[in-house]
Amino acid sequence: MEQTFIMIKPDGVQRGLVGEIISRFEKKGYYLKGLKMVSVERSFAEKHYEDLSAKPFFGGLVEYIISGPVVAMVWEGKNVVATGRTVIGATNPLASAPGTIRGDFAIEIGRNVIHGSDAVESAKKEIALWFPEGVSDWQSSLHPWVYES
Ligand code: IDP
Ligand code: MG
Repeated sequence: MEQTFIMIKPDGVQRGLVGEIISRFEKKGYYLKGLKMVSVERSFAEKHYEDLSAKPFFGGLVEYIISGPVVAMVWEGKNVVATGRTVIGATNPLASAPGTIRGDFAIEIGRNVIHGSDAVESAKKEIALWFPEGVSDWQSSLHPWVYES
């Protein structure tokens, strides 16, 4: 099954949104396969966002991500990469629909609370970067109550 990398950014941690965010993914039916709180080095944040290194906001983005601990997670389930992005909402919180995480909890693009991988390939890359030790391979006994098969 598909896996995605989700990170609660430093503002989400500081604002006490960790439980709420985990709860939304859990209640949807996705399985939590990896979880840790980390304060990343500047070079690690730059690596995570390397595709955006030419953007004018890159410096500010890196400062934001290293400004405090983040909660790094791997979630698993059917279509979790794309659906996870839907749960998170649009990049600019003023354009994120109500009911999404950013739509409900954020105002500014540079304080948008959460990261989610944008494609299956980038999810694989990000999971390998953030969880080189690997993730848990437990199976939920509720599976037949969430999936038809
Ligand atoms: P995403 O997080 O929705 O995938 P990306 O375009 O990959 O959005 O940008 C990564 C992060 O960079 C965003 O979540 C946001 O925190 C920040 N960012 C994106 N665009 C801007 C901008 O125009 N100004 C400031 N920060 C931005
Ligand atoms: Mg992105």
